[in-house]
Amino acid sequence: MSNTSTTRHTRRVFSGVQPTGNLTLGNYLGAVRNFVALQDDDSFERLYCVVDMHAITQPFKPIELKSAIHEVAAAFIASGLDPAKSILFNQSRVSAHAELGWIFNCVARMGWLNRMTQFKEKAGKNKENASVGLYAYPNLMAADILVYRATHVPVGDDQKQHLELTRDIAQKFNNDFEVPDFFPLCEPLIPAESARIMSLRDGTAKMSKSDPSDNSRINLSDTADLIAQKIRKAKTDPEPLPSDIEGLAERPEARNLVGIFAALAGTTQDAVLGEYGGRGFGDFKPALADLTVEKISPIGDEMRRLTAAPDHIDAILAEGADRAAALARPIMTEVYETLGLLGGGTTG
Ligand code: AQP
Repeated sequence: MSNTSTTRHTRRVFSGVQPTGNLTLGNYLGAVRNFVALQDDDSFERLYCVVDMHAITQPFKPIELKSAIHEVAAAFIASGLDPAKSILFNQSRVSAHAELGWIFNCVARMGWLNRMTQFKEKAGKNKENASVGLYAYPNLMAADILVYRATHVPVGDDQKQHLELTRDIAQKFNNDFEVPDFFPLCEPLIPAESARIMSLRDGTAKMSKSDPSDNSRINLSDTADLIAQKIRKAKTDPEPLPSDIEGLAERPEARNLVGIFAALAGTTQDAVLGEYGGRGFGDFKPALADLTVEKISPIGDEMRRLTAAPDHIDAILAEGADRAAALARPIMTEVYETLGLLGGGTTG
């Protein structure tokens, strides 16, 4: 991206996942797998966060939240994130996120937030009854990123608009307070083959952990049998697969399954159609089921092993939070000074 101002800033990656239920294949292919891929790039520092404060913007049960936080952390580790190489932590342990989130509530404009499509989707028809937190969610997300002056953010395609807002907030802060380049204009890292994985029941809707139908998604915690069953039941059409991508244009469900295959196999949709073009779903679905089981069920097995010892996960998150807070605190001190506030930051 040409106007990314990362020059004076350390190359730092930040991304987060909400503990709002089981992680899906969409979260994995769109985000977490990319976190792991960046792990061995020593040109970056890396922070990966369970964004638990975002999870309370919609109805939730406190008793379930704690284990959901542990589950997301377990999914990170089971997918290959190593706490020795990346900082893994949960957001509510580092108060600087909430502090900067409030400041950004005062920087962002109502008109900007009114344009956010995710709020419209999540609030649905009941906008008047949505929490103020859900509305201001993108400001807290901007704070999550900028409190570390992160320069790169690996996310799925659905977060693109929020990242543009993050850049707008950074730019406005830098301009309004005459501190050029104070915050970097961060760059999204969106995977080419798996930017948006769609529901197995509706190829026009995003695969989502909060979809009421469990058959709409593959959860990372699903057993091998359940994964195979969900793929067998995935909605398709009666036609054989086409031999090129153009042939998928009006076939959202077929396009989604081919995209999942390509992403899991580490290849392109063209290559998948080169092999399966002209063949029906009776051939394709069993091959996709085998591939998905091979790649995903070991993650589920490891998650089950890890969540059986939540204290161990908690120790990793607490240690990560100390490291994250140490990075955020001096930046917050500069923020307070820039704004003429006397907060200065004496606490974590
Ligand atoms: N279907 C998807 N395809 C590709 N990427 C996806 N992501 C989510 N769904 C897909 C990416 O996963 C990361 C974490 O997302 P999140 O949990 O913070 O929030 P979300 O985008 O709202 O994900 P869900 O699954 O739809 O959660 P709920 O149902 O709780 O709202 C992000 O990088 C996202 O792009």
